[in-house]
Amino acid sequence: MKKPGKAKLIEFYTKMVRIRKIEQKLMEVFSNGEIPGFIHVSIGQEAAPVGICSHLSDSDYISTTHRGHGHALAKGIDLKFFMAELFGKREGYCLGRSGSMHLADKNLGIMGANGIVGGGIPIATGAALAAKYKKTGQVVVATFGEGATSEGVFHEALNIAAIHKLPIVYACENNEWAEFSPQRIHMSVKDVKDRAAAYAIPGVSVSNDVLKIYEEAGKAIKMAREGRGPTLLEIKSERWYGHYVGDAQKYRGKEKVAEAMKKDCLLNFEKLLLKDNVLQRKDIDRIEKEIQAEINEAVDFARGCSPPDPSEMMDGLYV
Ligand SMILES: Cc1ncc(C[n+]2csc(CCOP(=O)(O)OP(=O)(O)O)c2C)c(N)n1
Repeated sequence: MKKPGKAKLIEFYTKMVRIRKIEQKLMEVFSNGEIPGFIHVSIGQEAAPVGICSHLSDSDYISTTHRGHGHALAKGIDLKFFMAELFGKREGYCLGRSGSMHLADKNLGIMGANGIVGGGIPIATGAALAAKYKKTGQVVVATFGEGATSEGVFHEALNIAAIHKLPIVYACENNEWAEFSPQRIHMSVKDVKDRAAAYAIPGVSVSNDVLKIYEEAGKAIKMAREGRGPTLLEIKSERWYGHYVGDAQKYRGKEKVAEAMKKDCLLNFEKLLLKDNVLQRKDIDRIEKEIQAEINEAVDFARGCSPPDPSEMMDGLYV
């Protein structure tokens, strides 16, 4: 795999900063009561969506989860209409009906976030079966947490994908927590990648490092695209905040949270880029400023959008 050059490295960094700053803003506006429902942020996990989606074109597919803002953003979703959707406004991607947990955009191959744990996995597998059947050359990436790998559909999907050598990558962000339960009490294996052995497909585990993720995701996506079948890719990531915004995660202990925050995929990457003279501090300041301005504009746009009209509530539903 070709090593990413300077422009790519800056692109990865900018995308990671953007995801983090957007989610920080989401935490703020959600806490103000401006966003209805629930939101789950992926702060600490930004390396995975960037490393993975950098290999995908608009026509490739992804499925994501309740913690899926980063994937949608890395796949190229427009921030203004993303924000309008989360604010529950008509101008949003799904007319304000999906919010954060079911956000989708068929034009960008974003098959949807999913509030059902493991729910995106069979949908992605079906898309991979269709891509193979129609010989479109598309690749699918299903993203999910380690909790989802104990769901029945995960195992059924991997079996089908392995048998038919489907063009799919199963990308698990293992943040070691499923809601309020640590991995050790809900899983019999330590490494999710070991679950691949049951389906005789490659199982790869990688640290929360954007360059390593980019490399391993690249190999898995290439393999899928060449018709050589699926891979189970595990990313050992870190959840900084509670399961949802508002969860004080008292069950976890302050020291453990501080430990997770220390392993910051963004700060580590930033240090590397500064050390290698890819970026200077002034570049970082500029990138942050530009992103902040873009976010403020998107939030203003969402605030100014219109609320859904109750008379349209039943439109577009299959009843
Ligand atoms: C089928 C199903 N079971 C239970 C839940 C409740 N629930 C929501 S998120 C979650 C934990 C998911 O953990 P994981 O898959 O590791 O993802 P993470 O939240 O860590 O990103 C659970 C149990 C649900 N939404 N759907």
